[in-house]
Amino acid sequence: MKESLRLNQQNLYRLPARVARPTYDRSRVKVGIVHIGVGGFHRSHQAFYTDELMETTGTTEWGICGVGLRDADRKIGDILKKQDHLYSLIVKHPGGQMETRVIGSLIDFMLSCDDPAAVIARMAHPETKIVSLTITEGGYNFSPATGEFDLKNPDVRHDLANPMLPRTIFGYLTASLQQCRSVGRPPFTVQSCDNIQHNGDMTRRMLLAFAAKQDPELARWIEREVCFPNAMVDRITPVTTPSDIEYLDTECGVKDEWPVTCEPFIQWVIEDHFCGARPAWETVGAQFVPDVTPYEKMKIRLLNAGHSVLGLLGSIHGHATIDGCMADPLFATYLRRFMDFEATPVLDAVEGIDLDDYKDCLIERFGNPNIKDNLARICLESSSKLPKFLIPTITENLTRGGSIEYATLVIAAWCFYSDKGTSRHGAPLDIVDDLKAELNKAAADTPRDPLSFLKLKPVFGDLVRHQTFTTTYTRMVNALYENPDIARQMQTILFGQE
Ligand code: CS2
Repeated sequence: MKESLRLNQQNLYRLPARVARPTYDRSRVKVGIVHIGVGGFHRSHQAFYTDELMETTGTTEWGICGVGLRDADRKIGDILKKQDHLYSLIVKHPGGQMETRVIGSLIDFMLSCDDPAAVIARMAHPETKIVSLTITEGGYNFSPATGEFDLKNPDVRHDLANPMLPRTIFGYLTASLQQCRSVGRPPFTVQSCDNIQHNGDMTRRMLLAFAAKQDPELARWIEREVCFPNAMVDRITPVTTPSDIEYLDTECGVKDEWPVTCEPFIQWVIEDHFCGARPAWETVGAQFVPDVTPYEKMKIRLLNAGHSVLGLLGSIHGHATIDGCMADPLFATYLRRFMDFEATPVLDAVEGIDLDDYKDCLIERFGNPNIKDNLARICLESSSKLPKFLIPTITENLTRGGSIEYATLVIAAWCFYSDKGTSRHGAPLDIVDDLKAELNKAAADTPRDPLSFLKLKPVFGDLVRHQTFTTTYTRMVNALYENPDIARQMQTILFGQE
């Protein structure tokens, strides 16, 4: 095989034929979207749809300028710059086939801490029609304890005091919308792509709370003028590994320092509620609907919650990946029963979707043996995921007198996981969570007070006051501390005996 080529614009048309690449003229593409949070998911999903759109329709209005808000984003910024913002997307099929395609829709990248004013100006630029976000579930600065925007966050306080040197997304949005308003320019649409129910409404509510503190008149203008479409986003995108980089180099002849891998499945359901022009993403498979509520609820309560069920139980058991869990009949059965008995009864009907088919499809996707989706990724930031993915299913079942056993064991497992930081065999687990210290401290008190973990109000709200829940939880957490063999408890729930 010939020497492999560095990925950049100059080498694009010299890459081996098996690698698909953009055929549109990237030099004509203008920035129409500024995207905050250029992680793997953005690159496998929105940037992929947008690349496909440019490829099939020839539009040049919707290039993406990525923005990193954290210094930790410097690495991706540097790599993208070297590669003229090109990167490879490797789609891994369950049968083993791999399709590689270079994505060209990202055309610029800015690191906000290097030049905040430039980022604000880019967002407020007349060509920017959309500012989209993947800032993670925790990035919205919402406090489950109060149900409100957390004004005590030190970065938020910094931004309120320094409007032109912001650190948070709220500071950037406010400063750039203020710029639009001051020159009489219409605002851009703010489009969330995170796994939160009503992600657009949530963004709007949080931004208005921030803006009202800074400039009440601007807040009223935002309330009147800015659109925040809700959306459901979906594509499983595991963390890139050195072997993915190696595969591209040795099998495809491409040297790419940070490719992205993903499953073949992709879905994007969006409310058609934009302030100005928007890309015709429907021509490349996205769905525009008047109300996204049932879709997002279905996805978050089945897929994301299903991931957390496997992630926490599987970590304690000693599994490493989602497909590893699915190859274990106990875990696969447990997951399906959780979906059927606890998640489904509190879902609404979704027009045009048969929930049984949807769940069958999820089981297949989770089982894809080529997507080695690490449980560490799934358990990352559980403190901001579980309140959105799993706890609402428990509280709604408590209200209707439904089953809570499957989900409650996950909370008990999370307590054990946060306290011990190991699997049942004592193998260390890589726990990454903004609340790691608080979770660990609360969980460590369990032997003295079985409910101590649940007293973490920012995570559990008032759940600790619900007696039906605390009785079930106490039984499970005590049993787990006595014998960390999580499989035994799963069997007891499934089959009613040990
Ligand atoms: C996962 C999601 O982070 C998680 O816990 O459930 O990243 C999931 O893979 C995506 O939402 C799939 O669309």
